[in-house]
Amino acid sequence: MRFDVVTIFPEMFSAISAWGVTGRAFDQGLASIKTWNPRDFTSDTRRTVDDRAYGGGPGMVMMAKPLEDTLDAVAKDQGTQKGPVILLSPQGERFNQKMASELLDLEAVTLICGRYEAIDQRLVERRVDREISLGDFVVSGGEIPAMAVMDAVIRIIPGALGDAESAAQDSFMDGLLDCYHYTRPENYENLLVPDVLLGGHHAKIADYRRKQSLELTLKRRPDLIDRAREQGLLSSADEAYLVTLQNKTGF
Ligand code: 9D3
Repeated sequence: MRFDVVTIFPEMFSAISAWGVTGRAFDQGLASIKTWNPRDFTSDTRRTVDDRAYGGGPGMVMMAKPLEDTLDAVAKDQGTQKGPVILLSPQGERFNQKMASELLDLEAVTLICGRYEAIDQRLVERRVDREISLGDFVVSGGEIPAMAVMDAVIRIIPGALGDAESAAQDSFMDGLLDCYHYTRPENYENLLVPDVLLGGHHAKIADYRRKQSLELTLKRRPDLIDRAREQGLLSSADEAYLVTLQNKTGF
């Protein structure tokens, strides 16, 4: 799949193209990225992409015209490989794993990264299909959110993860928080690895981990328990364990 990223800071995207799972996916041709700098689509000597807000107020607004000219160039370069234009924005719909898997089905995605206070709303109305937010916190621009979205999509492209990593992915997909993990040594500063994990009894280990996941999820993210239940992801053994937790701890 193809990502076209509109950004005044294209160099930031080496963070995703040069390293780890995403870097390998680009090297293998499973995904490609092209950055487009709106400054390259200006005609004044200062390469201006922002201006003061009508109505006043602090902060600058990204001008519609350089962005629209950039998007025209992207569309031309994409040819028949078309896809939605997505703006990373604090006002967007909250990103989640389901959205990542929906984006996976697309041939091409254009991501616009805002800087300054905002983007001229007329550009949004004319050219943006969808707005995505990472959550209720403020970062300095859309680049890091865009990279988070790309990473979430790229790592679920078939073949992007190695076998060991894929298996790990599956256990998150059952809608609960992951269980705790331990590696050598068995005794670290007098803290021991739970006995059951050392025994090699695979069914007991699976049962222990499942119970831990349920307990942690109930404690930290009860909303995920409700959702897993609605999606039919909880067995009667899971439900029984949740009842014992409720009685034990008064959740
Ligand atoms: C005072 C109004 N601010 C909006 C909350 C202004 C503002 C702050 C930061 C406007 C843009 C930004 C830059 N942030 C993003 O572009 C962004 C973002 C974010 O800040 N949080 C979570 N998700 C995202 S997606 C894009």
